[in-house]
Amino acid sequence: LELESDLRHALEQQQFVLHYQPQYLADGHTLTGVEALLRWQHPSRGLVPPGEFIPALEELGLIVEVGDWVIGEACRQIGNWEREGVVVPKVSVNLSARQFADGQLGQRIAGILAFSKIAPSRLELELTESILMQDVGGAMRMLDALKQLGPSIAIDDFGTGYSSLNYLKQFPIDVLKIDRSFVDGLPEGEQDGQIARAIIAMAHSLSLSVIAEGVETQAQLNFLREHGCDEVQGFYLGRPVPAAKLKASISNCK
Ligand code: G
Ligand code: G
Ligand code: MN
Ligand code: NA
Repeated sequence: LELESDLRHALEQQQFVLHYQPQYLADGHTLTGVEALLRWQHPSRGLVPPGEFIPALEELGLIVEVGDWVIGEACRQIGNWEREGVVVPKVSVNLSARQFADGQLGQRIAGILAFSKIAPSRLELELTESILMQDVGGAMRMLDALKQLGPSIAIDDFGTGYSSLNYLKQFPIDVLKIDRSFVDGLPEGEQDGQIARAIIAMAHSLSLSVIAEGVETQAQLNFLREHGCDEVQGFYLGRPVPAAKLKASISNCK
């Protein structure tokens, strides 16, 4: 398969890049961090979005190696911004099921953090509910080990999976990310509004912070702010951009 051999070469040929999407307090002004999103700069196909190659990376088992690169690059970039005087408090990276299932993940993240010399609390790890619920005992041990290293833990796409509240309470997590499918219908959609409010209330009752993703309009931002959502992320506030463009993006924020 052409895709497979292309992907096998992509890492060594340095064709992967990270784009960064800003995250703000619900005031829409105070930058709290960025989410790192993987892209593939293919020599002939151009910029390939992750949906078209991450599943293949997973199947080929290459996601572990590429995932290490993502975490290392994100940490390196935090250091770069610091030297350039761009204040980016933290960077979140997405972890796939295969990475999380790899018993060496903790050791590898510890090594990456030590090498990059950033404060470990400036790294956030995003996992979906389904990854955590596949093997609750194993997930609990892995999360405990990862938390000990210093990064914060966010549950991505929250509300689309099937978390048990009992486990949510026990997992050492810090942040719930309201899935953008619930933000879509705001502010008019009654169901989406109720779901968003329920997630915000639940997060706060568990002492978790809550961020809404997929915010595309001022009206959505207003709704989320008025209902106590802590942070926001979405095209309205800033699209994912290459590192070099982040400074311009955050100075144009709403
Ligand atoms: O950037 P975009 O919205 O197209 O991302 C599509 C999907 O790819 C999202 O579910 C996102 O979480 C995932 N994704 C983006 N970057 C990474 C990455 O570095 N690692 C993993 N495992 N998934 C990623
Ligand atoms: O699954 P995850 O939440 O990691 O997916 C992140 C993806 O969502 C990224 O690929 C990013 O491009 C996309 N995204 C970010 N903000 C918005 C938005 O406001 N609207 C839409 N439709 N997609 C968004
Ligand atoms: Mn994510
Ligand atoms: Na998401």
